[in-house]
Amino acid sequence: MTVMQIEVAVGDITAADVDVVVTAANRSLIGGGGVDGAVHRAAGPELLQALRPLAPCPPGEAVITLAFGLGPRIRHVVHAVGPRYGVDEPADDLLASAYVSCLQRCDEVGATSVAFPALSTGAYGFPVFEACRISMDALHGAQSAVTRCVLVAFDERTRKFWERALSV
Ligand code: AR6
Repeated sequence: MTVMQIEVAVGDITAADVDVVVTAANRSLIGGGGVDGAVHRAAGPELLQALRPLAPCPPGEAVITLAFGLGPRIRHVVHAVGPRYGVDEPADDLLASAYVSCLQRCDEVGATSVAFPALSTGAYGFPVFEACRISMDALHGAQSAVTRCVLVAFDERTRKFWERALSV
């Protein structure tokens, strides 16, 4: 079985040195703010065109497209829909499922490295500490050919919670 290395980084996910970048999308896949805004700006308008036939995507699932302007190092973007906290239930299971779905999409294209943002912890309001623990457990328990996962925190608080979850 492949061993998956998990590391924590701080910064802008669009600069990650990986095959696949994950973005935090909404079920309509129409782009938005936060990390999705940054990914769409970097990838260019072709990304929205590519998403149109793939919508809608329910919470807990993910779709994959080419990376367009984010390339050539980054080859694909995975658009994951996390739960809206207090709305989509069961929130913990849907969040875990969103992370696992991302790895499945990576496996489908033979990718071995992927960068994740902290799904659902911005506009969707999921408590950061819980989200970091759930995502770490989900990735540790997943079966995938991905060998390197980079968890990209956008702030120090998220980095600390992910580091803590990684060391348990
Ligand atoms: N790189 C890495 N992480 C980032 C970046 C970046 N460039 N920018 C923000 N973050 P959010 P959600 C962090 O709100 O809660 C969108 O409008 C951010 O600090 O992007 O899943 C979508 O279209 C936070 O820790 O995603 C949906 O409608 C994390 O990314 C909705 O928001 C996630 O925050 C999804 O909400």
